[in-house]
Amino acid sequence: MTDIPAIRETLLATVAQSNAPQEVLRAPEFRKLYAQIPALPAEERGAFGQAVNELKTAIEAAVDARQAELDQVDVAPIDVTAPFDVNATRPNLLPAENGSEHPLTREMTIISDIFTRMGFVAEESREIDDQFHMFESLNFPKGHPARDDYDTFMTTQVDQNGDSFVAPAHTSTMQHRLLVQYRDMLAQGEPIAALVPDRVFRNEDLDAKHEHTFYQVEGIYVGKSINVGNLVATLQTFLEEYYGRKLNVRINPFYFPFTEPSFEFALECPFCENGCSVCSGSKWVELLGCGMIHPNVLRAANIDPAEYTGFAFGCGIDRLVMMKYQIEDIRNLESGKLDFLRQF
Ligand code: FA5
Repeated sequence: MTDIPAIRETLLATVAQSNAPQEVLRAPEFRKLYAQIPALPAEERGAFGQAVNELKTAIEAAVDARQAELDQVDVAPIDVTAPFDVNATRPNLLPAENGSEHPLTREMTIISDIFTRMGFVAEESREIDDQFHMFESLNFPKGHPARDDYDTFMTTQVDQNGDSFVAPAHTSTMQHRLLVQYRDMLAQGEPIAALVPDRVFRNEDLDAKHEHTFYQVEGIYVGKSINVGNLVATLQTFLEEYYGRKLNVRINPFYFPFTEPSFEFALECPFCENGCSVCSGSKWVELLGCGMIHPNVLRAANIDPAEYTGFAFGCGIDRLVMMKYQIEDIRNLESGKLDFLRQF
């Protein structure tokens, strides 16, 4: 005959020490006891079955009591997002040599510093914007074909006009906000000089110099009698300061709805003499778009284009960095390849 009191003692002791007491209810002892019942002589079955049920009830009560005890234990909260164990007395920080600033972040600081020394204030952009700032405020009316040049990612959610929100395809989406924000400077006789370095997105065919997610730096300068000469001198000064040498720059006429006239600046390709995949055989790498701010863009911000003129530019930061460090493929920058990043 099985010794039920002995089993009871063993199971109660196990429950008392267990951190998962429910598991004791699935102990093999119960299975074995229930398996014995059909094999017993008929006159013993009732009493034995009752003893097993009483055992089960006692263990269940002990399990509930132990679980209640465990639930009361005061466990310090754990912040799973923290880079170290918050319960440890001294945080176990990762060794500093395991990480470093990303080259794009570092170069953005250098670029902002140069423009700050030239009198520009730096502002942040946003990663979701509306179609007014992406298009209408920049003189792209609804249905304008040039909207297709800025094919980007859109939300299924729409605003009060029924338009999707957009992941900005260029930092120019900030032009209208900057003009409105700093418009009062003009009345005080000061120019508007503002800069936006930030991330932008495009639905692009990827290659050595095209990414879907990249960085641009936008600049605007508005004041009295500002002309193309000021634009070219500002960009030439910036580029020569950034690269620390005289440069061969090509300036071509171009078209943007929000500037008139518009231009493109290209740098001589540092990778080849006769054309390569980076410059698509042209020996020049396009770095930035720019121009004199269109009167409609000034008007949309309540600035009188008869009184004030200004220039704007939007420069690809990844391209600037590629040219500086002779990086042959833009996709390396966002690849997360440590072998590549450790070179910087
Ligand atoms: C623009 O984005 C205009 N907003 C620039 C501008 C601003 C013009 C203000 C006038 C006034 P564009 O599409 O050409 O223009 O892009 C500007 C620069 O961003 C390019 O010269 C290039 O350096 C960079 N760029 C464009 N597309 C990509 C891409 N897919 N990957 C990496 N860099 C890119």
